[in-house]
Amino acid sequence: SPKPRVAVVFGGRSSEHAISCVTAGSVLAAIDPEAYEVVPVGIAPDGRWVLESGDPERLRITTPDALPAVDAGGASLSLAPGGDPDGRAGLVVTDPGSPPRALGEVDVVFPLLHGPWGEDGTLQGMLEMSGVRYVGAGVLASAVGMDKAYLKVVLRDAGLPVMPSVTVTRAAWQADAADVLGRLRGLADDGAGARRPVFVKPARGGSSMGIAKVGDVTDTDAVRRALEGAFEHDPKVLVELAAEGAREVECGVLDRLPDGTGGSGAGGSGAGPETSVPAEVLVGDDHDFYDFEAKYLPEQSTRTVIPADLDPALTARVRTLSARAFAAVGCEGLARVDFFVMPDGSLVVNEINTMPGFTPTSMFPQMWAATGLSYPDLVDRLIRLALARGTGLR
Ligand code: G1L
Repeated sequence: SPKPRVAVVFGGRSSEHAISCVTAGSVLAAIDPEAYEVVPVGIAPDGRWVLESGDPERLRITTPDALPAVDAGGASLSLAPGGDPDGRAGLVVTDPGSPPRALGEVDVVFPLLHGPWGEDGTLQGMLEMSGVRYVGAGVLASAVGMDKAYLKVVLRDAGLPVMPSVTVTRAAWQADAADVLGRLRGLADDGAGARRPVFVKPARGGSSMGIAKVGDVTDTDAVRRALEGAFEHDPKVLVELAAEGAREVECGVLDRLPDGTGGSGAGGSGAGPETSVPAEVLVGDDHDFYDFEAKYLPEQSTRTVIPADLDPALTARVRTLSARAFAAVGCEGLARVDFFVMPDGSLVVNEINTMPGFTPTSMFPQMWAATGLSYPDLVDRLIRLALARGTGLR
């Protein structure tokens, strides 16, 4: 039978265009050409879809001031909703000045896009409507994972521990600032006459831009500055108690193949997804938290420890809660679940990422490597999972 055709979709209308391109370079280099036929699909910064060259070299960072980007000059590309009973969609290429030509059917899409129109469920919705299979979370889980306010609602409802928080929209702040300040005081009140510090975060957006810490919410000017800074990124903002003195640990989750095999050698069999060994993020002194610079600039402000140095009981709880969070959100394929280990040893779910950093040196692939699953095997597993799943209601 012919090799499945995999469309790797990357770039996009996002501030993380370059990261997406670099990640695509790694994924393209890891896909076994004996097993799959790969079609690199770039989305230019202006939103145009183009047929990219298959050369992963072009997508590497060579100098810090020349970040890779999708070349908008390529032949334009579209996905033709096929109504294909086999769950495929047609790729149509249009070269300027020549009639459109069909590039054949795509069996599966590997979406590597960040932020709006990528990991928020919109691309997934387009793929659902086109009837084509794709790697990773579906529409709802992608959207929930992207929106910190809804994520809390879903996790809390499933009985999972989350930091107390208040959601503040720009409209609510403008309509009644005093009411918002009152709610923030209720959130931060430690019950002994003092206020606990809070973080103010844009509800959506994958990076940590627009995040600010407020030491005392009765400092109205500080609250206003923090909210207005966050509103520049998102009209919906989360104000959350700061996890003071907490350690930050993360855990990878992967669905099992239909035959029940994992292939990572990770413990546990049978029901539910597999979990990786946890990792710890050690935050440097010059950063108050794991912020944008720490995450994306190659400074030495963070260090990771894999596997995390946790006692066996805590490791087991991290892995169990990760699988429960994955199920609560209805994730598919993969997710990275981030936790706080509070000073009293309790665990709090901080975030669930349906599209985690995905270069071979990123946390998620590194955690799986430490669990016995190499990067090429991880990529292969994700494609197999996508091919194995249906295209209707799941
Ligand atoms: F397709 C997967 F596997 F679900 C997937 C998709 C996207 C995994 C990881 C990512 N990550 C990214 O696309 C990114 C964080 C590199 C966006 Cl810039």
